[in-house]
Amino acid sequence: MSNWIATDEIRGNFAKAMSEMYRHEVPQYGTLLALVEAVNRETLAAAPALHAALRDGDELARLDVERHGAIRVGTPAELAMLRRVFAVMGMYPVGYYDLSEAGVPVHSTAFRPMDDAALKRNPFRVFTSLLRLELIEDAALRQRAAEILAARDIFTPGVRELVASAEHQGGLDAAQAERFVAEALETFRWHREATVDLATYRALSGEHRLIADVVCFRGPHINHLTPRTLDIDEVQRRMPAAGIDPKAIIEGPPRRVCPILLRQTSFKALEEPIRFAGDQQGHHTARFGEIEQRGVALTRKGRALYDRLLAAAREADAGADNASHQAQLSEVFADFPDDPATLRREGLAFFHYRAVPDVAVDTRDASDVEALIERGALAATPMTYEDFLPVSAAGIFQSNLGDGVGDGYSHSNQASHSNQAQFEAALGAKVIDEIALYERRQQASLEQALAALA
Ligand code: OOG
Ligand code: NI
Repeated sequence: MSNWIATDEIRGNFAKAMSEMYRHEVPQYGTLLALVEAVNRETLAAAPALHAALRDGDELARLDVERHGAIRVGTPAELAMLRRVFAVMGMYPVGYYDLSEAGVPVHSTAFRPMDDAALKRNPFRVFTSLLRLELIEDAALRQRAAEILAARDIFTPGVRELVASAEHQGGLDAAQAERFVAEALETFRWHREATVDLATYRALSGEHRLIADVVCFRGPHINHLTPRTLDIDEVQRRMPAAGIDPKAIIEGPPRRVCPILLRQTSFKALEEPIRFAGDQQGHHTARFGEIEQRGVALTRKGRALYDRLLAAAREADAGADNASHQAQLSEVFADFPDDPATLRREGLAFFHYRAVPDVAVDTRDASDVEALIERGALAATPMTYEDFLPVSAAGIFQSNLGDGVGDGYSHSNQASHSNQAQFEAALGAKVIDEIALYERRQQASLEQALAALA
């Protein structure tokens, strides 16, 4: 018997510590949490069916702690070490996102828990991007950036030692786990001092603001922490009265009866004072706020339909205000079925199956899923989307980097650089295919439910 602390518990404690640190660093984050909490409470009170569905899907408890954050790192070694740090918390690299297609010189994954029990406990996720230095065109500047990055260590000696212990022992004991959370947190802290002088900062920023953000500081400060709302339109509507100025457009699919995938909006980062090397004063904009609303995960077929409709809507979009953007989206997405039964029968979305107790089952129906559902012996509830969307993520990045500032990367220039294999080599592992993961979870729940009925 071991005394190791469960990875779920370490992750929960880490997420809580991160949230506390960020609330301290960015007071608007606290305002946002209060707003989301109020809207969630009102939404649940006004919609008993939603309340019951979330309760039955075991999603109610996790809602209050559910957050995702984002960081950006500069080197393969940093990314590979992060993978080991997150593994101690039961978080694994799921999905590959190529943002270069949208003119952002990074590619990314999301570290997150994978199985039902862990997700239920705390689905904390960190969207993690690796800067693609090779996309800096100026060779001297590229070299300078690489040297600056090579000279820093974003991890404390303590966290390195504890990660090694966890890998060697197979876990951490209580005292080690507590120390791990404190040491790991240091990597994500904000620094008011840059490691470079103002001229270097400006040169890198002129290439792309993201490059300056990654290269000029001691660590990959957490740049936002996002709570999950049950009604993003309502939170967006109330933001200005709370003193928060949201970006113009809610990213992702339109509002629907049966929400799909992920809708997101963010508010712009504040300009923060920075002391540069040589005691020069300046500013940097990195940190922002974001909210998300999550819906059902889509199958490959459903995702293909989503991508097609989103592209069609973008083509037709006049780029106006959120109201007309949403109206336009809703019109195009009329082609996407909007009730759980159709989404399931047409194989567009993933579901959790469970046996309903005390319903008599005819043995002839025992493996006929449709018949069992018809009879009420088998229940299917939508499986929540746990991942991110590249087009939305690019919109969030761009809104917070300032439109077009120092953005010299054209789409076509970047598309050819797309390279999951290169990302995986840096990571030191393959990323997990998110769709295959949903498929496995759905299949396991079905097998379990059928076994229970048999
Ligand atoms: C990450 C932006 C993407 C999301 O939720 O899609 C993102 C970043 O700015 O580092 O957070
Ligand atoms: Ni985000």
